[in-house]
Amino acid sequence: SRVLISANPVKTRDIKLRRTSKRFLFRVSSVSYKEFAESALEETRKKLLLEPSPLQEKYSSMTGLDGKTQIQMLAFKSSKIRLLRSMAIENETMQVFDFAGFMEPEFDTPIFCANFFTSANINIVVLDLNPLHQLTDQTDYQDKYYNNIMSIYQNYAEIFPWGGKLTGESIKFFSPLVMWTRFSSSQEKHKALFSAFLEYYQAWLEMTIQAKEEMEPSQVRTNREAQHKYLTWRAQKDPGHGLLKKLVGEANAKELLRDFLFNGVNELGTKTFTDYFPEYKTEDGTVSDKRSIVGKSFETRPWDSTGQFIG
Ligand code: BLA
Repeated sequence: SRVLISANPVKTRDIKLRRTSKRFLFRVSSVSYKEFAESALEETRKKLLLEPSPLQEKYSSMTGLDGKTQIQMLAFKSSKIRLLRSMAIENETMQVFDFAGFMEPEFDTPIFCANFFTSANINIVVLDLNPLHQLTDQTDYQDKYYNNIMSIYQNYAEIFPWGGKLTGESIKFFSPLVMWTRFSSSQEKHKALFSAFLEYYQAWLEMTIQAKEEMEPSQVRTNREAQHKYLTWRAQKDPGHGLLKKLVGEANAKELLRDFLFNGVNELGTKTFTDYFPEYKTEDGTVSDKRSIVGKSFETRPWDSTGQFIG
């Protein structure tokens, strides 16, 4: 199903930057990620009933320590979706978007994941339906959710090529559908990113609507633990942490990460980060500060066009 949306969240504007005595004028294609979020929510409301999440009362907007950075937060739930939340960050020099959807543990459908970072000239993009279960030990999971929608990625393979080496650990959180890319800003690219975002989101929404509730308690437990492991990873090691800390300070960043962005990390399970990822355990038992143990890898896309892992 193709997505036709008339809204245009992509604009060209001039930005002025002053460094000491010099003035720089940039003409940039800027993008409004708040409008990405609005469009996704509009699509959602056409198909299911969204209720405000209890998190919305606590988190709506924030201003950064610089007094200029605006952070907008939205949070919803529905009968099957435990949490659908968005964070959009904007200041004069950058736009950041983190949009995710997490299911109730009765459902094994993937996690929606859009993470876009835009600064004056660079964009860092991850767009995926992150698998709840490891594709290597559940081959039918790939069959169930990905094999029939691989064409979605194919439509964007040319305009958004593989972004190069990344933290090796991240690959196991990605699906063969993942769009991992970096590009310099242009209207064309930002428009394509908007349509990719909505197309991936529509695919996720469709899965969500079709999802069958798991009745087997042991399977529900497995789903819950898999989601908890995912949240535990991201609440601890997500690449955005450094920037978030700079923008709002360490204590606020930590709260945002554990209570808003990766909500559930305190509620869905009791295992700790090093229970799931023992390779990060230091001699005194604490979690290593390193972002990665294995280092950067995967120079090229590790899946072929059919979604087969080729390493
Ligand atoms: C960079 N963000 C990255 C990179 C990836 C991701 C793969 C490249 C660096 C690396 O290889 O680690 C994104 N990685 C992900 C995602 C998952 C993952 C989505 O494992 C999911 C499992 N990005 C954000 C937010 C901010 C942000 C909210 O999503 C800021 C608040 C910033 N991401 C950001 C910045 C970089 C980056 C500044 C470049 C700096 C760096 O590479 O450390």
